Amino acid sequence: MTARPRILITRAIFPEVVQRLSEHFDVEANQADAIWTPAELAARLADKDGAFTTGSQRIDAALLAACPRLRIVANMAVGYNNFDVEALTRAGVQGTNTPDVLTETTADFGFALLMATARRMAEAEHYLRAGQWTTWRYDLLAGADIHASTLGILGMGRIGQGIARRGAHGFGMNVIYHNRTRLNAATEAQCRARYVSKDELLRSADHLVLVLPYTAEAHHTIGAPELAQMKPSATLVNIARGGIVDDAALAEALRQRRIAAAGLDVFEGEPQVHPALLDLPNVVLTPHIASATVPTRRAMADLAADNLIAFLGGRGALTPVNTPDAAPAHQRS
Ligand code: 8YV
Repeated sequence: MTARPRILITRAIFPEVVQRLSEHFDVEANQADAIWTPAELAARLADKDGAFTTGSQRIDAALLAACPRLRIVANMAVGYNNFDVEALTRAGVQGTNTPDVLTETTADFGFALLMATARRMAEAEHYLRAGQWTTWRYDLLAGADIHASTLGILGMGRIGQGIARRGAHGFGMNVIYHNRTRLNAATEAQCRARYVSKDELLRSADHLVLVLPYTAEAHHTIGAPELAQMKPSATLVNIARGGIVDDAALAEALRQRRIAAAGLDVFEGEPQVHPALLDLPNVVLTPHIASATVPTRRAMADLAADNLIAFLGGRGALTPVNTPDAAPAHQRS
């Protein structure tokens, strides 16, 4: 009888998913949800064939060199900027992510954050709870309109398209977008979205939503010069990744009312949040929860598990992010 593959689950996940994986593999699970250092992660992965990761564990050349048996890392996230993809490929390790299953949920949240930001909902709730609501005022917590305004989207992948459809079809918004590659005409028509340059997007958007993947080139895509191009009445929403926005520059622009407001679900160095953002009234802050509904988190966990089961069962990954080199694992260095 051949030995069962061994896998490591790096964070606490649904017990039902741990159970399902245990039917296929010898599982070491971190159900206590300890946060391991890179050295602890490497020590636990050293004798494993597969890893279930959640997007916050860095998988790089140094780690892979310490894990000669490793053949697959399955991320429970659509973003995989925690992977050094080239290092995975060179080491002959398959990486996978969880696209599609979170698209609509994440687009819902992006739209909710846009509305909360433009209509000042967090500030309004705080005002009421603090007992400050004593009378009517003509401009009390007056915000920006969403219907019939111009929605700008930077990064027009699956989630960006979901936000565009919600804006165009649900709220009659004029949708413009910028992306590395322009969408085909049929997809643009479905989203009722018009392709523009990045400069035009910054200048014209009443609400700008960031949904691009985080790569080295995307670092500080929105910094002081870009914020200076935006309308003073504009709102900015980031549901992509921390690091795409220069948070210090954003805090300064919000403080000076260079732009009106921001809604942020992701932060540079999260779970730390730039202290200047915490002090501002015109920013809505949420703790990276855009995909967090119970059914969607379960679908993401199931898809990561399905990738491990299919790949280690010899059937190939379902949602691969790389094509690993066929180098034997012992050649890793
Ligand atoms: C995840 C996300 O919750 O899928 C992504 O890329 O940002 C979120 O849905 C997060 O990465 C942890 O899994």
